Amino acid sequence: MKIVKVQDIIGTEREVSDKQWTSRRLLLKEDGMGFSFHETIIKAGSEHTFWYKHHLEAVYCVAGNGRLKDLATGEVYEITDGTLYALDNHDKHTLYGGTEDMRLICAFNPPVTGQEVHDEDGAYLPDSSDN
Ligand code: 9YT
Repeated sequence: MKIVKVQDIIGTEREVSDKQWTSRRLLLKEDGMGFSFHETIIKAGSEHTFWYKHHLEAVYCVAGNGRLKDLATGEVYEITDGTLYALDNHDKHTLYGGTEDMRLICAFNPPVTGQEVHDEDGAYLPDSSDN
């Protein structure tokens, strides 16, 4: 059994951030669960385009607010505490921070290794060790 406390991740290499977002990786591929598990904070008023071409992702909002735009359809969804979105089709999307920082709990399949970098499309490249 493993117990992970987010406060023990803050300031370590499992916390990744820029000025507009912070992501804390509570579980990564090396933890052997078959998925990775993250807490992501999206700053109020910020904007992010992501396209996880090689991963499926489920995201559950537990605090704050924002909006999500499906870039294939142009549809925009309100995201608040209690809303989950599932990128079940590798959907390219833009996340807009709302009036308060948005706190999101995210799971990735396959798991993120922690070494990925966003490519020019906003995607993470697949884990080459799986090939
Ligand atoms: C909201 C969202 O897509 N979070 C993903 C996790 C983050 N990009 C990370 O940990 O790299």
